[in-house]
Amino acid sequence: MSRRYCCQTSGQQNAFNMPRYFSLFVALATAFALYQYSDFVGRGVQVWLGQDEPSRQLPGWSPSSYIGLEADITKRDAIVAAFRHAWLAYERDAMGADEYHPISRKGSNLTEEGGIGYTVVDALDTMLLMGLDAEYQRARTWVEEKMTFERDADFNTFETTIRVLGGLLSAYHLSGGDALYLTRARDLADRMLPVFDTPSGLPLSMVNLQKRQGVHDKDNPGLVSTAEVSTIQLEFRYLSELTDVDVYWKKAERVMAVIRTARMPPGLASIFMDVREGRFITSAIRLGSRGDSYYEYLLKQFIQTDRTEGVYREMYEDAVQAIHDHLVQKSLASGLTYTAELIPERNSADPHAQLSWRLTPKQDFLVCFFGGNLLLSATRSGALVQDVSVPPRLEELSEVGRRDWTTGVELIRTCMDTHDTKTGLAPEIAHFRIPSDNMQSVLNAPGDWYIKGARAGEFPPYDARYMLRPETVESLFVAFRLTGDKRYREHGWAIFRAIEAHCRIPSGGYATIVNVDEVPVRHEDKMETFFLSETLKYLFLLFSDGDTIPLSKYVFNTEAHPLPIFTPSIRTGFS
Ligand code: DMJ
Repeated sequence: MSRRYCCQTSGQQNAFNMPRYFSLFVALATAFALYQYSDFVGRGVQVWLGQDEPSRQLPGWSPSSYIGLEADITKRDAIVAAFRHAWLAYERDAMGADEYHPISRKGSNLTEEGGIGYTVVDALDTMLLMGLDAEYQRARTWVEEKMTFERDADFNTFETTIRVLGGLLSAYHLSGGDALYLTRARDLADRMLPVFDTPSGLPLSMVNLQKRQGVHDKDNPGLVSTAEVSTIQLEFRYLSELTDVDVYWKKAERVMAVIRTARMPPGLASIFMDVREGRFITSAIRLGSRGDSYYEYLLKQFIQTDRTEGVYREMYEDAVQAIHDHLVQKSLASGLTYTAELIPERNSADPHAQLSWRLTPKQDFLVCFFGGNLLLSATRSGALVQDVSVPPRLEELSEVGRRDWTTGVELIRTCMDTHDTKTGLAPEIAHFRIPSDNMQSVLNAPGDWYIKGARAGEFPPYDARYMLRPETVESLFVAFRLTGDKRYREHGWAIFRAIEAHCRIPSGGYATIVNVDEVPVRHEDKMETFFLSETLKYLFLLFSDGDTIPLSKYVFNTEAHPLPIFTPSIRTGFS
C-alpha cells in the first residue's frame, strides 16, 4: 500500500510539476531570447504594431557590442591623469613657450621674437572640459598677463588660426563668455586680416603679427596650400557671429567662392593653389598633408550653420564622390580600404608632354580623420531625417549616406590595422602593397602595408615615427558617439595604453617615438601641442557620456576646439 500510495503520489507529483518546470523553462528561454535578440524582437514588435518595413542596421554594426553612451569613469580619469602628467611638466619647464621638449625639459618658440602661447591656448579648453580648475586658472592668468601678439615675426596663418584663434574662441564659449578670450581673439584676427589682401582673396601663408602684413611662404613663393586656405573658415565665421562684425566672415567665405570656381571638373582639389590667380596648380591630390582639412571643413561649414548653407553640402558631396571614384582602393591581402594619392607626372623633360596621373598607394596617418568624417557626413549631409538614431538605421540614410557610412567604417578598420606594430602605434605614413612592389627590400611587411625605407641597423625613415597625432582617436570618438559600439572604446583604450607604455617620459610629458616597429623605443625630444588639444581631448570625450560636447550641438575645428553650432545671423552671400 505504501508502495502504491507512494507511486500514485509520485505520479500525481510529476503530473503536477511538469507544467511548472515547463513554464519556468519557457520563461527563462523567453528572457534569454529577449536579451540576446532584443533588436530583432523590437523590430518584430514594430511590424506587428503595423509600422512599416522592419528597420535594418548599417554595415559594421553588431547588437552585442552596443553599450550606449554612458561614461566610463575609470578610463576617463586615467586620461585626465595623463593630461596632468603632460601639462604639469610643460608648466614646470616651459610655461608660455610655444612648444615643449620633455626630454631636455625646455621650451622653444616658433620665432626668435618670442612666442604667442601656442601650447597654453591649445590646452585651455581641454582643461575646462576635464574640470582641471587650478591648472586652468593658472593658464588663464598667463593669457591675461603675459600673452602678446606684438611680435615682429612671421607666423603661419593656418596654424595660428586653428590653434590660437580656435583655442581662444572655444575657451570663450566653454568658460561661459569670459571676455578676456574674445578680446584676445579679436586682436589676433584683426592683425591677420591683411593676409587676405591678395588679387584672388586667398590668404597668404604667413603673417607678421606686429606689422599686420601678409607674407609669402619662402619655400613656395606665390603658392598656398589648399588645406591651409580652406581651414580658417569655422574660426573666422564664428568670430563674426560673436561680434556682429561681417568682415571676418566675408574674407573667409570669399576663399570658398574662389575654390568653388577653381575646382577641377571631377570635384578633386590638388594640394597647391596660385595665390594671385586663385587657381589650382598641378600638384598631388590626396587626403593627407596639405589636402586633408579642405575636405573636413567643407562638411563642417555645412554643420556649423545648422545645415542651412547647401553650397557646402554640394561641394562636399562632389569631393567625396570624386574620392570614391579616384582615390579609394582595396589592399591586396585582406581587402582593407585605404585612400591612395594621385601624383602628376610628365613622361619626358618636355614641358609640353602629356600630363599623366600616377596612383600611389601611400596613406598618411593624417588621413585617419576621414573615417570619422565620413560617418559624421553620413548622418548629416547624407541623412534623410534630422536626427538619426544611435546607431543609425539603414532607412535613415540616403544612398550616398550609406556609401559614406560603409567607407567610413572600413577606413577606421584600416587605420586600426596600421596600429598592428610592435608598439601598438601607427606610423606617420603607411605604404600599401601593390603587385609591382619589390618586397624583398622591405622589412617588417605585415601583409597589407609596410613602412617604406625601413632597414635593419639604419636610422628609421621619417615615415616610421608616431608623433602623438590624434586622427585615429578622433575617428574612434566620432564613431563611438554615433553608434555606442564598445569596440571603438576598446580600440581607443588600446591606443592610450600604447601611448602610456612608449611615449610617456617618467620625469613628465610625452614624446614622439621615431620607429613604431621597434621596442624599446627611441624618443625624439618633442611633445606636439596637438597632444594636449586633440589626442587627449578626443580620448577623454571617447570615455565621457554622450552629453559632454554632444555632436548635435558642437562642431570641432581641425585642432579639436569645439565651437557651437548656430543659425547664422549674418547673411551668407555665397550660394
Ligand atoms: C593638427 O594640427 C590638425 O588636426 C591639422 O588639421 C592637421 N594635423 C594636426 C595633428 O595631426
